[in-house]
Amino acid sequence: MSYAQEIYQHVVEKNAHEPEFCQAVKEVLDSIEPAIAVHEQDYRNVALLERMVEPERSVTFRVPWLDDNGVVRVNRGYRIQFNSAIGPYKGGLRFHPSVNQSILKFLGFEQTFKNSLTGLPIGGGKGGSDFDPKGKSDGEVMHFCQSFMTELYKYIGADRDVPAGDIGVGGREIGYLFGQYKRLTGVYEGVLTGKGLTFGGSLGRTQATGYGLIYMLEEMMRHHNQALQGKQAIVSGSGNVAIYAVEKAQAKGMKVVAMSDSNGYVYDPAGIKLDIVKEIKEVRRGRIREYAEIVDSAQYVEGSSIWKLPCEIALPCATQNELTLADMQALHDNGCRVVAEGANMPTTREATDYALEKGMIFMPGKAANAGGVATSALEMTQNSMRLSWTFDEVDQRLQRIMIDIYQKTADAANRYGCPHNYVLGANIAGFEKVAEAMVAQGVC
Ligand code: NDP
Ligand code: 2IT
Repeated sequence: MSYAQEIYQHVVEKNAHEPEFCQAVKEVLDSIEPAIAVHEQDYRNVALLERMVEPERSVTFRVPWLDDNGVVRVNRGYRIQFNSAIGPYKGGLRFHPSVNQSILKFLGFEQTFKNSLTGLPIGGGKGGSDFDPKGKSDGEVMHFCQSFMTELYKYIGADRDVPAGDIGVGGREIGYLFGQYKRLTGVYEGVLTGKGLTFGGSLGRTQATGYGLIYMLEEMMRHHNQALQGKQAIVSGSGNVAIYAVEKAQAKGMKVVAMSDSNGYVYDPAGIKLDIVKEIKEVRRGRIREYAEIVDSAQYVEGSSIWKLPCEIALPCATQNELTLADMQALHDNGCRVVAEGANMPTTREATDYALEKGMIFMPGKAANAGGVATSALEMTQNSMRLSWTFDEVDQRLQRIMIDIYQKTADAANRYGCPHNYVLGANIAGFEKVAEAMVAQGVC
């Protein structure tokens, strides 16, 4: 059995109750096998893979808070500090009822390789809580965030671990978390990214993941001699990543005909009117169903798969395992030939394998959605320098970073004789830098 397969067996034995984590490890280990073969003995000597699949540290804590009726509520908080070989832990916080250790470990593991791909000095981490911000008042969200930070502040810092947003955590939550960190430590530092623009946030961070996804898509399509202009797309989700992916896609002349949330999707053959989605989602925190109540050309479909709709390009931007084998088959049957992941691991393994077998162009999340964390790293840079760049300065850097990630991914795929297998390319390119740093730093 190869070294990678041995380690996968070991991960499954030790973490059988963590399916998402095992899934993410399998995908990475399967695709880096050829890169490991080259240095197998050196890596075995320092137990490189054994260390890479074990978080450096994970903390779990109680988060008690008072709701608006004066009732004490208790949630569970987590921070997984996965790998600090190339920089301080960096990665988002997710607040969603589905959050558990398996999901955060998969996200922290993926984040390590994603952050490596950005070329910036950031390690991998992830955290969050099973708290559900939906339907909570601003006061309740603030009380929760303050209690969450009252534990978390012990483990983070601008040069130690720098959390940010993810599902259910946006500007509002980051603001409350930052305020509480400052109050507890007395230190004003860039301990979180995605901050408001009046207290150290970076212009362009809100847009970065979605814009970055489209910059990546454009670069990738250019290498396949195709343009974005006129292409019909479907974007799942209607949160931060989805909204700014649609904004940039439309600016590039694409036509986006559907978006979704966890209840259903809206199909608008006339093209999604993004100002209406923004009003519903960013201002009113409402449901995507409301779009079809406002826009005559649109219809709302509850509970069914958005991927059954015809399109040329599919951009899953909601959550893990949202695009299954049946969905990928439907996409392919309907003429879709390009998938780029805005979310983390939105495509199941079977669906990914099917897409690659059919020769679809497939860019995995750790490359395609890295623009968010890359711009977080730019926010950290600006905080350290105590200055702020203009929107254009940040956006130019983001574009260069996405093009560079494409190049590294494509180069690694070519080097290992699998041109256009961007899953393999991104995993190997991300892995190589982390591996080199870990070997150089000795057994730690
Ligand atoms: P948001 O909370 O802003 O939006 C999430 C969207 O996905 C919402 O439309 C939500 O619908 C939907 N969604 C969430 N969970 C589920 C579920 N279990 N089933 C179906 N739909 C669901 O999060 P983001 O846009 O920030 O994140 C989306 C994805 O992108 C995640 O995978 C995240 O890890 C990834 N990502 C985010 C980055 C960022 O900078 N924010 C960077 C890189 C990746 P509803 O409102 O109904 O819950
Ligand atoms: O998955 C991700 O890359 C994020 N949620 C963004 C993390 C960050 O630190 O900006």
